[in-house]
Amino acid sequence: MDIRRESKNNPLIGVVIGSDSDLPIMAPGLEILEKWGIPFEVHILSAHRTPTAAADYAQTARDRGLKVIIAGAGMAAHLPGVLAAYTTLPVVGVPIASGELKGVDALYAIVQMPSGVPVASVGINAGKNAVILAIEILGLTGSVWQDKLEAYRKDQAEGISVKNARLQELGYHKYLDSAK
Ligand code: RP5
Repeated sequence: MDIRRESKNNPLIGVVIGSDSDLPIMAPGLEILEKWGIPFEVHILSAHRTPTAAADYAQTARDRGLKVIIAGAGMAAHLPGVLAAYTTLPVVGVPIASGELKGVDALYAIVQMPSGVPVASVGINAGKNAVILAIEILGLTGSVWQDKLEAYRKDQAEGISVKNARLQELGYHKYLDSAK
């Protein structure tokens, strides 16, 4: 597959997963990108099963206009690090809880990069945070993204205020009962 020909919408954010089994974890973040109209692409590329394609993806990413790469992988999660080795674009890793070690293996594999080749890591299964961080990076170059992030934060804060008002009104027993 020639990734250059596969890119249809001039994506700014490239999302890469090591396996299709990682896709459900990344979906909430992808939904934000869709909702906010941020052009993105998603590929399954494995550091171990398709190493040449993964390297090619990262090597051509900047020329294809990508600004940030998000890479989700589980177990011996070398994908974010391998992509980072082949590009100077920022890479955000998402450790995925897919194996017996429940993502701790992937977290360590992603954050413990050698000096000189960094990968930013979000928490285990935190695909949504990876997307928000990627948009914050995009926000460095375009205020439209910052406006969306500020609106998102405001909505989030309002949601908490509504919950707190309800908690004060009901007390914690009734609040818990009402959530059942
Ligand atoms: C990793 O191995 C993938 O990122 C995935 O999280 C995990 C399991 O992959 P599958 O065996 O489900 O394809 O490389």
